[in-house]
Amino acid sequence: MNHLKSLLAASVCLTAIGGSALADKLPPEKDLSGLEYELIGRTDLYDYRALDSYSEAPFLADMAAEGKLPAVKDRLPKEPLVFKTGAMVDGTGEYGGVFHHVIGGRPEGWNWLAGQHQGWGGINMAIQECLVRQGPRWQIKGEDQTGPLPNLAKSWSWNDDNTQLTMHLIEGAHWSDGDPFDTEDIRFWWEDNVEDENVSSRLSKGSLAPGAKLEILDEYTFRWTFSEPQSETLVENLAYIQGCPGPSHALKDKHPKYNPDATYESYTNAMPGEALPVPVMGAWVPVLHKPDELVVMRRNPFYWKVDEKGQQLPYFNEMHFRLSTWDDRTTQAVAGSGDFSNMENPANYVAALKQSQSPDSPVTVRFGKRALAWRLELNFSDIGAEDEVDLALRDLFRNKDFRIALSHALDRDAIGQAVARGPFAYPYTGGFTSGSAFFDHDSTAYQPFDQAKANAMLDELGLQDSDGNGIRNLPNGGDDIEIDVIFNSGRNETRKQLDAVISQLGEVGIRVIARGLDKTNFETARLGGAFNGMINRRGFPTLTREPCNNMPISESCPFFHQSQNGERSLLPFEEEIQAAYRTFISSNDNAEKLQMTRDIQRLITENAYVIGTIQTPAALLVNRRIKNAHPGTPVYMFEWAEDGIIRERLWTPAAEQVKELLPGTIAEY
Ligand code: BQZ
Repeated sequence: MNHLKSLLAASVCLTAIGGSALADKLPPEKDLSGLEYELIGRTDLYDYRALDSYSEAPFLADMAAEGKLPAVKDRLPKEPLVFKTGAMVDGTGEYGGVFHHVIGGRPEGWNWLAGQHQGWGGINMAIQECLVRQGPRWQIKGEDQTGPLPNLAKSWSWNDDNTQLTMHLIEGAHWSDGDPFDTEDIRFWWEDNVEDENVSSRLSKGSLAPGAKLEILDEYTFRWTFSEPQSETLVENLAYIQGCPGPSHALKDKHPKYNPDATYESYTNAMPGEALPVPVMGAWVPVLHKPDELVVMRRNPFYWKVDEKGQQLPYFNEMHFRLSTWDDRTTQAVAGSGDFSNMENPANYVAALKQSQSPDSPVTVRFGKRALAWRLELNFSDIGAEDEVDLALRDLFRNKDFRIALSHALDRDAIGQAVARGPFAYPYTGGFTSGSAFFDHDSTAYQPFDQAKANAMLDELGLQDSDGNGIRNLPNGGDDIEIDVIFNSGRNETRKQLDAVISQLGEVGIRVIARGLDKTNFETARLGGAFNGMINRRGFPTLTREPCNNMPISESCPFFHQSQNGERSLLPFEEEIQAAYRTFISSNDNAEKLQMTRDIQRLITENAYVIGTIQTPAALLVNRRIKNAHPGTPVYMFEWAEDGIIRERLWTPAAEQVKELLPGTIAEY
């Protein structure tokens, strides 16, 4: 109870601090996590080696004995990935049972090479394994933070001048249907998806590094050659969601390059929602999909990771994804019918905390650092501008003083309290969230709430209310300044913020009109860059996690300033951001890299590149019967908790295991 008391007690003093505008720096921040734990070395988590003997889930052993499966030692790679017991908070586990996820997304399809998602909430990550891994880096001590962790690529090396990167895959691994995993899967991923502009792959052409060329050296080795020196940071782009190869043996004959009857649309939909199973490298294989209801996965008999006892992972035989809402994910976790939730909706925080405090509560609730952030994005391009007024607005949006004025007009304390009463919200300025390893207070400019200053700046810009209707007009007696702002109508906490923004900007004579879109239409408008204004939840944990959301790193990035017909004039500070990002990616000097992160933070916040509203912590909810869930796992640092918590190591004692829906079965291809 004392944790909750101290939290709610803190709410009083925070509001006081919020009131007194500090020059141009963020006010002191109240850290809600309060957890202490040891960070470890990068090789304390896992390594790759052959063990004397291996074992497997009992029903797989039976199937192998009946000749329905090769022996476990022949299903595993030459040197499996071995998780070290020392890094497991509850040690090696017991096989069996079900892990229950509840998610708010819906599988678009299973062809992730063509950019399809499988519903988020950990379903993508359960099937997609990527060249390297970022999630578990939260546990690695600072001096060992030299770059991403190995995964399908078990090692890599650079040539002397960092223009060539050679990667080595695990040898002798298989897709879940038994097909060998090798460099043909890498070639197909790169040449026929990433480099094919007709395929909307997650790693867009040219975004890894300008002029990157791939060469296959042998069955398990490949090499990139770059026209300019690069650095270890580039490798972070080869983690989830961008660097995840797909089953070339199942997709090649569906690709227009190899199949004249195929189109790029039919290729994208080559693995439709219900057509299961599909070959995966992940720990579980989707075998059943009841639309809008449930996805059931069964363990992958060819999974290429083991514990130090030689037990093939995962421990859970089955993983369920109930297709519901994100809020229901938290509700079910608190009730104990779901095993996991990234509690991200601040509106749920107080209630969930209260419930989890009762002695027989089935769930633990752990707040992390602030990683969730919302911001207003104004479109710098003319894409989707419908008329002269829109073009005039876009012109205004490219004006720094206009953006700064709007930022000063926002009372972020009030916005925070509108979303959740208590100490959770903190002003957001754009750039790195305060929970990011790259956040630097002194490099973060802040436009505190100051209506008088906002009005003075808008007056200075000549935006007078020339027709006396309370709304400022575009220069020279132009139209009223009315900004239509799109938002994802499925996100209630975003709507609440927009309501607060509408009334606050209204007070300085700027009319904002809310335009709610459903998830799909919102994403289409966002990715297409066809909007005037947009309010959205979008974190910025590291420079290499979906950098396209935040920086002008290629022609189609950021989404709020895309080039039009190859034309785009970046503003001077945008060019500085682009240059700093390129230096960060290509430099091997940690001090220089750190300076680049600070320069980018300063450039984004000083220019109000996006107009931040608030940032909040999220809390990780895990059912008490789940073992090996490290209490320090953040909801979002280098990757979402579904990756950071390392689900293939989670287990439940036999006595507490939940009955499987499809016991004793595996995917049949
Ligand atoms: C976590 C995450 C795991 C995507 C998604 C979802 C998409 C966005 C974002 C989060 C969901 C959950 O986030 O909210 O807690 O489980 O899945 O992938 O918001 O709509 O497009 O970027 O990651």
